[in-house]
Amino acid sequence: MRGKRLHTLIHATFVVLCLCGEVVSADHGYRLWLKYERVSDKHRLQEYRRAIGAVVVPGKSATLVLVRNELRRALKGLLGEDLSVTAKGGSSNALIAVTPSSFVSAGVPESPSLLRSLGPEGYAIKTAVIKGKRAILLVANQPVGLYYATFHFLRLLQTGHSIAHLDVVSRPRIQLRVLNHWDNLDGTVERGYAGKSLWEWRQLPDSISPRYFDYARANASVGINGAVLNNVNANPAILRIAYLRKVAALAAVLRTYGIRTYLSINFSSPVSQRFEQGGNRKGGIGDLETSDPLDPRVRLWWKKKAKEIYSLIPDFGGFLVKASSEGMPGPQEYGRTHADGANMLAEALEPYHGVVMWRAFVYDAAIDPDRVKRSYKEFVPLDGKFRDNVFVQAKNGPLDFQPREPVQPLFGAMPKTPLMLELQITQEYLGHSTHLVYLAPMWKEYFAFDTFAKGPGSTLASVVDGTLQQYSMTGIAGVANTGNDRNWCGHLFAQANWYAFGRLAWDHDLGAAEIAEEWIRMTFGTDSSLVRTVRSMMMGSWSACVHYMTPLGLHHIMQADLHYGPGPQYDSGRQDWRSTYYHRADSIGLGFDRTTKGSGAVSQYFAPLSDLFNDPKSCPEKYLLWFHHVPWGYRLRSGKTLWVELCERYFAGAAYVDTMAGQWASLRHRLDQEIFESVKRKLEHQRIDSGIWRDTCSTYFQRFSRLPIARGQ
Ligand code: BDP
Repeated sequence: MRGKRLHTLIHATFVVLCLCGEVVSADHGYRLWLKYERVSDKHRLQEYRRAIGAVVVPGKSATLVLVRNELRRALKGLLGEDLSVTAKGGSSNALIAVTPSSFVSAGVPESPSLLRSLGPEGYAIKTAVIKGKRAILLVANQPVGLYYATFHFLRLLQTGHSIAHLDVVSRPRIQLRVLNHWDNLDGTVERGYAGKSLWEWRQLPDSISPRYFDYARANASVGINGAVLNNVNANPAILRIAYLRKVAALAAVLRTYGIRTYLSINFSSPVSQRFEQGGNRKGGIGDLETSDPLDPRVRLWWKKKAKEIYSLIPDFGGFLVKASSEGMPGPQEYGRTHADGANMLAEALEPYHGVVMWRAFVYDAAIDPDRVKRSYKEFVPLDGKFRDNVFVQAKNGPLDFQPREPVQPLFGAMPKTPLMLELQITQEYLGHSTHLVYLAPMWKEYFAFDTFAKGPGSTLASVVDGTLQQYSMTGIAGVANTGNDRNWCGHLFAQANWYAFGRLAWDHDLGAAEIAEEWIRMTFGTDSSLVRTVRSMMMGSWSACVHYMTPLGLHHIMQADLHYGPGPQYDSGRQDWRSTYYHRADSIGLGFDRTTKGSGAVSQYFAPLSDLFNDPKSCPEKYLLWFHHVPWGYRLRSGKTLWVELCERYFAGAAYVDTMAGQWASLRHRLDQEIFESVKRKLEHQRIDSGIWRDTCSTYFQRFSRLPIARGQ
């Protein structure tokens, strides 16, 4: 009964949404990159109008309804034409979207080899002649593939591309493309800077916010096909039946958009509150006194829980697990390994084809005095010990989402375990939702990083997409930057990071500038000088942030806990969190010696990287202070001393923010005023902040170098 009511409710909300799709105008960023404003270039508009005279979408599935609605809504906006969408072909200049089951009725010829190459989510977009009539064909094996094709096709119109000769074939390089929401059940979001959580737990499952549909649609438009709804610091209550019903209601919305639902679980879930020992995270929701993964009662508890979940959510994706990390419970409390813990959960999910995403973000001080070495040391010996449906999910770097890090050396070092890459879209260490920092150039640097695991060309991308080590499953996660702010991400430009994550997860070969340009055209319009200006602001913004926060391989000198402003002198008394722990400034020089004479972290990389990093002469300067303690007077490749170069980078980084503010100001009359003003205010804030970073860090390090501050040009 309840299920039926829910279905009716979701359906009703869905219908209302489809009807009022075009109402929003001054949206303050709500419509994201899916604005569908009228095409401003007259020639293009004519070309599009001529090429699209009718729209044919046969089939009845809920996702096909989405395809139809999207096309109607978009073409009305972009072309100003109210084209009716029919199920039957026949007219000329038709846009025909088909899956194999309607090939015959639509008069589309079979093409088995093409279909095979598309896989379950891929698609083709082609200019074709069907029964003597010109048509544009969107073809996919599954409705969700057609939905992706639809967004691709519409993107061409939004960005002003010609559609005269279309020949696109696209399929995702990575299978699971998942957002990790660090959302708590009380509505707060850990490291979230865009308001409260999108999930209205109190109102669920009875009331379904229209925003869930918009969220799902935005994700689908960039190919994201999974969402972990809750924080990795998981509250065990998420697995109570009352919450699972709420989760099921969300899953029912997301499913139509091709998005699977996953949950973060607390390893102590089977433990009764009565046996809670120390710390509020210990007690779970079960009736056992243990969560030892080798205890048969614990294993049974998880099996029953899995059964219960799948009875409510038949396509549930699986569990994300933070265990034995930062106070979260885990198998190590019982003397068991990460593999023991992950395998127990994997066994429970296996009958339903669910996966475990077991996080490698662990840094137990007992493992090694150097924090960046710990995850590798714990996980590499476990390679080959995980069940087939377990991913080990590792952050891009060995420390913690710093403005810049070398790649986590685990990648490439676990050939028998599918490693899932975790990126952070929310800007925990990169100025929150206050700083304009476009992250695609950073992610591209990681993807291109050559691990040398199997000789040259063993890029991180090839590890993650499974081509290097033939992983049986592949995945990528992005820690989401969404919240219930009107513009979703707090900063309008933070939307570009959500967008870029999805695009790169689909195809890591896309260029950062190319993605920026798409986003700009879809968000602000296609005027070429506007596009140029905004693109130039975005493309240098990450490097500027690295310069004013952590130049030359410095890391973790942010204020503790908040991770926002500079805190180079901060000393909380905890070894790892003392900032000098990471930068090691002294009268001789600066930087963390991780060479073979120091902590030895260089040796976790494959040769020749290990040797390259080990020598300051060959170590890329972007990682210099990550791997070396360098004298203040040491000459860099520029011929300048470390001290001068360091100061100049701080100044250059802050100066870039001034430039961005000026560039933005030049666009005043070309933009919606609301949006213009909101970004302007953020840039003013960023200017002040970058100045604070520059001055705090340069004067702090001056206490050690005792040299005059060099401002550069
Ligand atoms: C750190 C965050 C913390 C997260 C942790 C994690 O500061 O809030 O819980 O990572 O990824 O970056 O588990």
